[in-house]
Amino acid sequence: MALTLKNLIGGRWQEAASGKTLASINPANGEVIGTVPSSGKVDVDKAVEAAREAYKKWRLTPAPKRGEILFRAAGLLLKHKEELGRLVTSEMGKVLPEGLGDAQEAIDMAFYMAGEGRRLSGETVPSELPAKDCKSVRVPIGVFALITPWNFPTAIPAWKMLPAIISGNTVVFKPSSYTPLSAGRLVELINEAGLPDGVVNLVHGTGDETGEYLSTHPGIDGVSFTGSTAVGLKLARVCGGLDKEISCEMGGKNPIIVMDDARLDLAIEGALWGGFGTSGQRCTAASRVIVHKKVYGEFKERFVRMAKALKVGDGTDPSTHMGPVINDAQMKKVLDYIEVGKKEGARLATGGRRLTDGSLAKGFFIEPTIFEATPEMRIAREEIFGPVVALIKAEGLEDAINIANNVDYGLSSSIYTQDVNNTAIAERDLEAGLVYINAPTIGAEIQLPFGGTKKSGLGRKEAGGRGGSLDMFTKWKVIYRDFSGRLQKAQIDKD
Ligand code: UN1
Repeated sequence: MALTLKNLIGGRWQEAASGKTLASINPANGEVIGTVPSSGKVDVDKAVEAAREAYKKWRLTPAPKRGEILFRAAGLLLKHKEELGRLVTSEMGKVLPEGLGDAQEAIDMAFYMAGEGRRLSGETVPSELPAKDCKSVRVPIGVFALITPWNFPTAIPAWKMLPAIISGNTVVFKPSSYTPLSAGRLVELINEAGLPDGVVNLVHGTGDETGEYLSTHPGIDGVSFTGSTAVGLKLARVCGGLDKEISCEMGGKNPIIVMDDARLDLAIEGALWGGFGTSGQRCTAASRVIVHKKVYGEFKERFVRMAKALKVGDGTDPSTHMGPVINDAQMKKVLDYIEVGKKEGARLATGGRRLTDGSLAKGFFIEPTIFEATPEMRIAREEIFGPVVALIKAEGLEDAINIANNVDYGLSSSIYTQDVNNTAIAERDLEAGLVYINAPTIGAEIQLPFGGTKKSGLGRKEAGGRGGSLDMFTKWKVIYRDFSGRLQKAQIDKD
């Protein structure tokens, strides 16, 4: 049954003022699974106004009280995990265990941020003057625009929304127009937990129309964006010029390095999961596997054999290993890159085609594809965001790390080795926000900061922990209180 979801503005579920709608399509079979409003300027204006109004009270609501609401939201999300996970799978295409994992990441974030309501701690330090105290506190920033992608339809919105609101901000959330239903259900459940009207506002629409207008809106204090590097960099430039806080999580070209002493069974399993999990549509996907020349031949042969054995199909079928890509445009982009790879002389070791057997013809399925490539090729440098892995031979550790680093991106990275010294060198020298040891490049946990270097990330990081998203959604305020009853002069009074 098709779902019809609405915008949430100031606590009221409503259509777009224009009455226009957008359809959400199941990428496994091309069927329309629901519709949402296609919002225009009027809807965004109303949502920003509602968020500004709600901010006045929400920033003053004690953070532990905000936390109690989030705790209830976490419980509701948990209760509806199966439903959310299935919706993610039918709307985004990832296999069901991954759809459930997506929902779980949102649940984890909700419990974690509920607890933050009782922390949000600052510092107290001694003053250099008598009868004076000094402290720093975290304060909210105001109204945030949250712009999220389609590859993690509930997890990434939760990474942004929950830390934003626990800190006392209010938000206007614009999810990807390819996965609006999952995001819409997420908001329904979080809102049901008892959020005051206007704390979370949801406006559906396209990036070009709704997203761009929202993120440059004068009533918006900050923008948190996850998506392509091209859009992120453009947005950062525009928002910088408008004096808005901005944080962008963008693309990746994440390497797995396999050393000659690695456990090959583990490395191959990791490369399969990192490269073809979520059909390669993660910004953390292992799209490059850089293998030591001594084990390259054996690795390639076994990796290719196992990739050929992956079953591609509808993500709701329990026997499926890899689902479709998100839509026709993305499928064409991936197939174009496969042609680019062939033209620039990369050797196609397996895959390379769209799958159209039987019911697959209705969806957007591409074979798991492995190229033998060299580091300067475009397929080894540019983000493809699909099930395409570039296999690259390295002379040794130093060469592998140079190859790994010699791209514009720096989100995730990994090394498989049994040598503790190799792990230390990789930890030190890999230019990436995340380094995995004997594990693939995907699977970050929410209690640590998430984000990259170079063209993978700009501004503050996402998710939890020191340096995580609380730094994105709060500013430090410093308070000096003088109770001496006289004028004291810092740096000048010496007795
Ligand atoms: C993304 O690819 O956009 O670490 C996010 C991971 C997931 C999040 C990925 N927890 O792969």
